[in-house]
Amino acid sequence: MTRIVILSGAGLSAESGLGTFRDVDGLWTRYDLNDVATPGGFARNPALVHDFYNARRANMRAARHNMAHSALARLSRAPGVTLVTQNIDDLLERAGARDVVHMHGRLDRALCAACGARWDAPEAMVPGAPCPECADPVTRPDVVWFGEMPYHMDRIEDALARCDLFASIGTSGTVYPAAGFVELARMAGAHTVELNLEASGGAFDEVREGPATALVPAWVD
Ligand code: BV8
Repeated sequence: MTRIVILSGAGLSAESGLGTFRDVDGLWTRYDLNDVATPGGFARNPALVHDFYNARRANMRAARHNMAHSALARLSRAPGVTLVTQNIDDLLERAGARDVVHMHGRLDRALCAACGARWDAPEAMVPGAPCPECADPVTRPDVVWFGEMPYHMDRIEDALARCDLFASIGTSGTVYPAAGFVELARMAGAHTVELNLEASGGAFDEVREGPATALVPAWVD
């Protein structure tokens, strides 16, 4: 059985209308990530952070999955495939993917900073809304901010150590530890391929340039 690890980033959902971070009109050109994607930013101004994620949650709910999500959903059903995403949207799930590994969390989930309880996020989260489990008022989106440990790292590193093929789809390879996954795959002897609008400059054996909705279905099928 061929063991495949796939890592996706914002480029996978770009053609569904969800913004990327570092492209020309990306999110980080309009918001300072220190204000909206760090624990310090949340402590300073929880209302701003909730507004930022509430707007992205509304965009996500209005978006539709695209042909690249559907192709990865089909692939996710094959044995030996680990589908890792940095994305916090649910478009892979809506395309029918199973067991998606959301290493940076999920926009449609909420987290209690006090007791660790998780639940489905409401349309709009507001500062001070009590945790349904412990009633603590510090409730936040269940996403991984800068300086926080990404989720599922043991499972991801185990899959990378044993994979034969690693594909990176629609990510700039800027953020760690995800940006280091290609090296871990290479050390495991895997063939590494990048599918991206433009090559990120990462050390891949193979690079295919173009939009995800053209590249991914062709590569999967
Ligand atoms: C950690 C939140 C350690 C959720 C995100 C100082 C202090 C602390 C840490 C650090 C530090 N300096 C460096 C670090 C490490 C830091 C880091 O890497 N910083 C970078 C900026 C240098 N990493 C961390 O902090 C991580 N945690 O290190 O913890 C630790 C250890 C022990 C104990 C505790 C802690 C946490 C990283 C996660 C941060 N959260 N987001 C959210 O709001 O979404 S990161 C953010 O960037 C998103 O999650 C996003 O997924 C991720 C990566 O971005 P991309 O997906 O690649 O998107 P980007 O816009 O960059 O690129 C778009 C790509 O799409 C391009 O390549 C483009 O060509 C392509 N594209 C566009 N259109 C298309 C397309 N491709 C195909 N088709 C198209 N149509």
